Amino acid sequence: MRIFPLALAALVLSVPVTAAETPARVTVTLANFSFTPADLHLHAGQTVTIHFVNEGSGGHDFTAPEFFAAAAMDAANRTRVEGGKGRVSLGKGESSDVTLTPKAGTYKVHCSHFGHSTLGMTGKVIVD
Ligand SMILES: [Cu+2]
Repeated sequence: MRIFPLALAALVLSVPVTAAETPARVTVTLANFSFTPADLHLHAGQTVTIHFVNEGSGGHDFTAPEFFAAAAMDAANRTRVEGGKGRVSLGKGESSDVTLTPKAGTYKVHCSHFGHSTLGMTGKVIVD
């Protein structure tokens, strides 16, 4: 069962940060041909920094236009998700941090490179 550790992690993440307002941080790993975690759980209204890292042997992207469009973020972060495209594109070995405040919902994720979705590069962002 993976539910319990996830619930525990959610509890830890929901504890208010006292001193500096450092946003919670989660890592999403892109690889040939997967997202880890495939289902990313976030808390609605809680600012989070998502660290995207590409450990694949070529380029990949995290495409989730509805998720990024619904989330609140500043202009610099909006640029990192390629504005209206709602996509984080990474070459081999690259990484990018996006800080945003997600809106409740379940959003589909895929890699837009040809054939990669079919090979397993799909996932979800679940915000509640
Ligand atoms: Cu890909």
